Amino acid sequence: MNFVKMHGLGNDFVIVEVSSWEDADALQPHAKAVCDRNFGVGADGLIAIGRDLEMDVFMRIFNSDGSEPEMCGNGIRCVARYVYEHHLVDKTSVSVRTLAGPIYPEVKVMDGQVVSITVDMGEPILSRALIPMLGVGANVKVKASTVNGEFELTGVSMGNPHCVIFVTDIDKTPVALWGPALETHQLFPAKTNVEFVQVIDRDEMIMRVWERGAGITLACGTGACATLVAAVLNGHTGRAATIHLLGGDLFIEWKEQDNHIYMTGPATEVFSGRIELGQA
Ligand code: ZDP
Repeated sequence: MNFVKMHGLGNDFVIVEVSSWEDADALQPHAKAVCDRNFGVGADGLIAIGRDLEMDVFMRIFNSDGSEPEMCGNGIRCVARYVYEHHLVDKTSVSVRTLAGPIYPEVKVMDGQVVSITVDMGEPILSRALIPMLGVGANVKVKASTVNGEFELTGVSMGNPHCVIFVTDIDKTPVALWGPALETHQLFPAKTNVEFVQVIDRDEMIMRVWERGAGITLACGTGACATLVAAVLNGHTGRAATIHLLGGDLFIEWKEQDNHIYMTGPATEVFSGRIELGQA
């Protein structure tokens, strides 16, 4: 299997072209081995792409534990750059079919070079049933008790589930301890991605993530989008902010006119290679 290794702010992916959405099924059992950093290529996720019948291209992603999330913010910037530079499309505005519905990235090119990708991530989902987050009422701000104490969290779906927790000192936050307890908390029947966030001012935040099915990663695009939504709902920031992640910065905007979230950030191709499936 030929692949290209890409990353968005250090959130890294093995990208593979397949001939149809359904054909990606055959890759899922290999995701864990391919993503293994010692015995495989090494990545946070395996992404299958190809030309789609209705949209320009489709994208399916498998986490490093083999599970299939609905969406992937950093991954979709990589996919947009890939299909543009590898000529699967001949335009900079791309429509991508995902498990979370159609998503529309726009590749920004200056002097023939890709400089960034802005993605229309659609509307955030703030209905508890759809996140999905259990419990009564419509409020997405809830208290959750865990073995590590009680947390005030804000649930948001960007196609995939997120829970955002504001902290006063991000460097003292034990992400690897608190993350897994919240990922598998009974409030979240489909599990959840977990974001810990320190607000710097009205347009700047620092975020650390514990990803569902992948653990600590250097960045999470959908998580950064969910973070901005939670920050606005809690009155911490305005509707646009720069979010500092371990792997770099994302700029997120929640536009008033269409209620859509726009995410801007880089995507980088690192190398290409070939791996025999079943050998990893
Ligand atoms: O929802 C999940 O299970 C996530 N682990 C999917 C990956 C999200 C990603 N980090 C992102 O940038 O949105 C790729």
